[in-house]
Amino acid sequence: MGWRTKAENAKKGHRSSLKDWACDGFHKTFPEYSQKILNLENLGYQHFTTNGERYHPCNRTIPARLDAKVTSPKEFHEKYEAKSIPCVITNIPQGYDIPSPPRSKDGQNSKSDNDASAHRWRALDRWTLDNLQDDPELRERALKCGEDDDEKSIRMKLKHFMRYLQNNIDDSPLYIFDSSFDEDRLAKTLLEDYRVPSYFNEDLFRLVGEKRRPPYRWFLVGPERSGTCVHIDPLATSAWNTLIVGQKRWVLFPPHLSKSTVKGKGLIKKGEDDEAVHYFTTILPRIKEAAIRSGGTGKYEGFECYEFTQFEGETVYIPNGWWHAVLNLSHTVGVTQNFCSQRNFDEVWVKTRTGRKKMAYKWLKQLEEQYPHLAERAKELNSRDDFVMKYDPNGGALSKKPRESESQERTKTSHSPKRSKVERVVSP
Ligand SMILES: O=C(O)CCC(=O)C(=O)O
Ligand SMILES: [Fe+2]
Repeated sequence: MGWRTKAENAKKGHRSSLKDWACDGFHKTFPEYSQKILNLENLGYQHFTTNGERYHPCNRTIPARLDAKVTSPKEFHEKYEAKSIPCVITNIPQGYDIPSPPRSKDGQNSKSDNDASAHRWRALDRWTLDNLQDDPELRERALKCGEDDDEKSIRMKLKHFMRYLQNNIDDSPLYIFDSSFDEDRLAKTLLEDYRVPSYFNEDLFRLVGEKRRPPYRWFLVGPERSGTCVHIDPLATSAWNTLIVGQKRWVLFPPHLSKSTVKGKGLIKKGEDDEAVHYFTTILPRIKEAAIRSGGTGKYEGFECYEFTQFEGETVYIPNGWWHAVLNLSHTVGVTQNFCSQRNFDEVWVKTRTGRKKMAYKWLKQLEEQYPHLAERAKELNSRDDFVMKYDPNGGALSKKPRESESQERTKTSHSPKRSKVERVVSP
């Protein structure tokens, strides 16, 4: 079976009722759209509010733009993470985020290219489009590119997916979102290709063990026009997302806006789709128009959104609670991880104690041993909210299967390009 048949089968499983994946003709119009975005000044930063001014070149406060060459982890934690400010950080895969011993009084700026090259990610060489197609080990690996209606993974071998990526004309193509790094030796080699940036070293879910913790790291291969619909990351985790190949367009909305506002509820017409490509080209402009018409009242109160382009070698930091959507302007390859650190611990704890009851219990036990001040904090939050942890570790009634709302927090469901419920009726 060739790549076409493999791709057709994957598409049928992923979105069985969609008969024509190319009916909006985006493969024809998209090059002009993406070129326009790539030609924008100011690295494509656009800040939109309802205060009259439609667009103004942002002074780059959001997302903040940082260079790993001159930003220490401490500075990042205090000035940005602790204040929940989204960031674009340059020079991480190039190896500049590892603090080196200061050689001169001015300390942080003394890092030489030699130090950095020791920490440079192998991904910069191994994750090129050509290499992914040809790499004798990786090309044979089956990676997740969709989900069927029972949330079962749909996989394609990388060698087939890369042919699909180069040749498909789908409006919103399949997108590799693979988190099975630990399954076998081949998958593990991907883990050796990158390193968690020093800014994100703290990973408190690690305490519950690899098997029990929720999925948290994904290898991403996105054909042009694929993307991720607007969402907040699960369990109030924050995320970092490093791009090795291509360009991604992002939109961010602050946490105080409602789901209905950022999804454009009421603004999507019957029969229209809401994949990332539709969201960016059609729905987002309507949301901004509606926000203007409202004069910033009702559900658009305090409305603002931030659009920007992520380029090769850049890392985006998304603080917990921020809405975001992503569109791959070109073929892209990258990696993303979600995490809980001391800075977002409160929010993550509150979500986890209800969303993952059993795990929360084990987590608390580990925190008591290894981070007693956080265990204390968790208990304080519980008493503040009159929250009683009912999980019975000895297998009582409460340890049975999670409820629907609980199991939904297990994966990033909104995330891989799970197709919208609006299915088209194809005229004969
Ligand atoms: O790179 C992307 O498509 C965005 C991924 C994302 O938002 C996520 O993994 O939660
Ligand atoms: Fe996300």
